[in-house]
Amino acid sequence: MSETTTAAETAAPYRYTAALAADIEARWQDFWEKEGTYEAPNPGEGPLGGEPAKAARPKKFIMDMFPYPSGAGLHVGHPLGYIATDVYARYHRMTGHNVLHTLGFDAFGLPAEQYAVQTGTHPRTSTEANMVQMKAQLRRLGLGHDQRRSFATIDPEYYRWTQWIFLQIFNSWYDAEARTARPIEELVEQFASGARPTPEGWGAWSELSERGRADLLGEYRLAYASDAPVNWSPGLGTVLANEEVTADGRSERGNFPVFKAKLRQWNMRITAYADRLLDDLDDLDWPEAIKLQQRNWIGRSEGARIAFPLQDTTIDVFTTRQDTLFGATYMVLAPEHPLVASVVPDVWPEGTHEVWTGGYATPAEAVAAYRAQAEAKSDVERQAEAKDKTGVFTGVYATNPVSQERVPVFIADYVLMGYGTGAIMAVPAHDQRDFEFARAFELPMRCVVEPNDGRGLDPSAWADAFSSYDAALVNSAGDGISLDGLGVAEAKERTRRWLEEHGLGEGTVNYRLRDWLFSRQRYWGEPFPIVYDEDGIAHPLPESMLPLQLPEVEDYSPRTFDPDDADTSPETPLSRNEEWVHVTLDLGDGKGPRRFRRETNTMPNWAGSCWYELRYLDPHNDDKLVDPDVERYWMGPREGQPTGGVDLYVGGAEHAVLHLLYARFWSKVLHDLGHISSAEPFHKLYNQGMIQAYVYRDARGIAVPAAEVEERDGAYYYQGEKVSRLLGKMGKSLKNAVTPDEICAEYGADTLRLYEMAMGPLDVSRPWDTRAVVGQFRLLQRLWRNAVDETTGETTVVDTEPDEATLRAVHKAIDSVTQDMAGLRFNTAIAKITELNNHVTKLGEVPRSVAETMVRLIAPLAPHVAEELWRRLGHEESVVYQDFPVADPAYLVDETVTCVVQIKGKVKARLEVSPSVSEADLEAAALAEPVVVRALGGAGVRKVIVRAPKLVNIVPA
Ligand code: ANZ
Repeated sequence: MSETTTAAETAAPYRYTAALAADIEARWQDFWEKEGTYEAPNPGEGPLGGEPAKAARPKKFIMDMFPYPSGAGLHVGHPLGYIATDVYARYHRMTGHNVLHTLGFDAFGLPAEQYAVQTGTHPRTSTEANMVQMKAQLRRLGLGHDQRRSFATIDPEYYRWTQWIFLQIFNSWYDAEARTARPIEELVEQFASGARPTPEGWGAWSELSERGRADLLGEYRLAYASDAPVNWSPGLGTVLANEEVTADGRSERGNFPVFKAKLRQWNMRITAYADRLLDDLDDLDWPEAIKLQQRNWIGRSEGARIAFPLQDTTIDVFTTRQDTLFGATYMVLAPEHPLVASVVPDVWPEGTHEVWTGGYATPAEAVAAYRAQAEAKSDVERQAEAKDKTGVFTGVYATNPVSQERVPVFIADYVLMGYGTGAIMAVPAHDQRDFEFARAFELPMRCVVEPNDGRGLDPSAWADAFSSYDAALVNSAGDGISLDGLGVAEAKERTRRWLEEHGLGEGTVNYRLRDWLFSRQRYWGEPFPIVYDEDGIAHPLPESMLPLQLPEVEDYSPRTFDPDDADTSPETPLSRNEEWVHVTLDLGDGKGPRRFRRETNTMPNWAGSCWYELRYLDPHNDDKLVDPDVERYWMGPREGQPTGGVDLYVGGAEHAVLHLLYARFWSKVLHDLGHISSAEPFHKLYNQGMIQAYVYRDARGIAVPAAEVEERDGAYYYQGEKVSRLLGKMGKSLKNAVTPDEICAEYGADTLRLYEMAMGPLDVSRPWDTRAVVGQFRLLQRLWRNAVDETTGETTVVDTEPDEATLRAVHKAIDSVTQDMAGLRFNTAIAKITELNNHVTKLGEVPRSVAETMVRLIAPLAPHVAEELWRRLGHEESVVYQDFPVADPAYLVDETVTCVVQIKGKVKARLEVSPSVSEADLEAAALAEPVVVRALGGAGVRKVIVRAPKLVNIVPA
């Protein structure tokens, strides 16, 4: 604090200075905590129940994406969303709502584990210390959180329920016909009674061994272990979900290479919910961009499966363009396709084109060499558009089922095993990748969709494939079917029916979405509540054994390997604690105590954030995840929110698919199983922008401390050297982080809150400018001075009625601020309050009613100073639950102007109208005026000239 401030303080001890702000803020924060001001009651009994008057209010559940307790602490960018939800929550408390607003911590995860590996500190110790620090920083901002509802995902009382949910998912299957999850016992009953036959190849249920039954059920469970190829990152030492792998095939975290490896891992059958995850997006109030990302990620394609006969089997393909079947002149299998091995002949067929063989002596050699080459590439590399098409002939021909032509079968890496059926019919005339491949391998092309761009019907003369949906079919007539002349959509439909009638295929839907890989080879995550018996059969732990606590280990690190060595496999930290891993347990299944081995993977750090909104509702419930009545009250479906959910969820757009898709999936399973009434977790989603900061770099490109840079004549200098300036992220590594603590110390939390909210529209990124913060500080100083004597601290308001102009200004401000608050437009709300404050400042004496209105208007934004002023204005109660001011419509009508109504240029009447009256309204009003009606005497009107708002001239017929 500077000395001048201190001098000023002595002269005017009640001036709104940083010291006074600090005093006010600390006092009110203590008061709120002591009084439990932000505690929101649940309806009914229970630890959080009660306060019937409050619980009878309409509810609002306002939530932030909870933070990871990082050791770096907060910079001013972090709380942007927290302040915004806090303002919104406070506004709703003042409009008669019971508001649930709290904040927990997403505390499992990699950084704590890596820190533990480096320092030997237990991840819990460092995480808890970080939480203490962050809580103090957040408290300083005056956020109105219900502290009783806060928790961390690492609390055993919390992860007990994460494990419990895992068991619910494990113990259920998806009934596609009924579009719902059901308990697995129902499926067991259906198999046992014969009501549902076991799938082909499994044999009767009664004849299956215990192992066989377990394996069969594993095909249905919503959480299941499988040996499917997974993303293995040797450099990280763990496997990853598809969502955690970047577009160029590396780990999102750490940027290590990712390989496909066959490892037995847990998966979540999210694909069962693909359609519902798509459909229910329509009911959500989310940014369109996020919905689109989810739709693309789920990637629904409608098309057909078609069987191409090959020897005594068939090659099944997935196509979205079955209409082009007559144009399928060759086929491609993914190199890994299981059929390849069994069909490859010993020798090349007579007359095989040389380019097809790749120069190999036998098909087997060619296939083996090509497979090895493809394996070393990521899916993304394989699909790169610009890439030269490579592949090799398998030596066999299949039959095009509609044209009966022989079509050669290739393997090529542009076809992926993990999509569709891993095999395609190639239509080179109409698919660009097939076109390029056909060019390279001199394969025939047939045009079956007539180009409408004048290029003609001979593909060999084309520069690229013709792919339009808006054209008609040609060259597509065969045995009992002709598509010629049909449009693409009709031809697709006709072909689908033909295929189904002939048993050669069927209409189908394919998804890009894959099941969610759910195992991680990590220490700092939730242990799986699963044990394996001596036959390797997985058993769920009974609920009574939850939580299954994380055991102590000596070494927290997963084993990592040479990042490029694909021939490695993971080793889990939990497997090192032998005593924990090998246990004798009585699972209560009537078999008595037995030896088991525990699952040693842990859950991914997404698990804890998949359902935390539910636990906020009922955080201390030991019997249930959440009491059903409590859940229905806060999150149940209601008008305009058919799927229920949190009323407002604010966070960064980077979680578009990962967290938000996973959380939606868990909600749907819990909903289907009857545990919750809401089918969606978050009804309204809002993405806040980022606070950016200038990054200053020296001549070598190294960031220099932003706080020490000086500006001279539009250039920037650090220690005398010229530096460049660019807008970037805020953070320690770029040496431009500003902490909320600094700003609070210099101006107070209310100023910081106002500044962050005033910087621009909430959803837009904006540059931080410490020098501009003082502007909001001055607003508070003026607001304060309008109500308080700076020498005595007494209030200076007068008990007179405001004048007309002031009343208009006040009510207009109330009206706009109300709309801005409801619409999350806090920047414009602050602008309106500032404008009103300027008006009030000019009055000299401030009427009490005006001061009280202003205090309540600003209370959601600057709660501390509002409380203090409210108290000084003589109120005993906190301002938090005072009514938000309501605009009187009488003062919202603009002053009127006089409009002259003429007939043929002669003044007949004068109307008092609003300055913003529309021409149509003005014309109607003029023609309805009795004097005018009389003057016209029933004669029609030829023309009306309107110059709103001042003149209407009527020319009679
Ligand atoms: C014939 C065809 C003709 C195709 C045509 C397209 C255009 P989306 O829309 O993304 O679902 N395909 C199918 N499985 C594949 C795989 N495993 N690897 C690579 N490509 C695969 O894409 C579906 C289309 O992608 C399918 O339709 C198939 O090519 C190809 F004029 O079949 B199409």
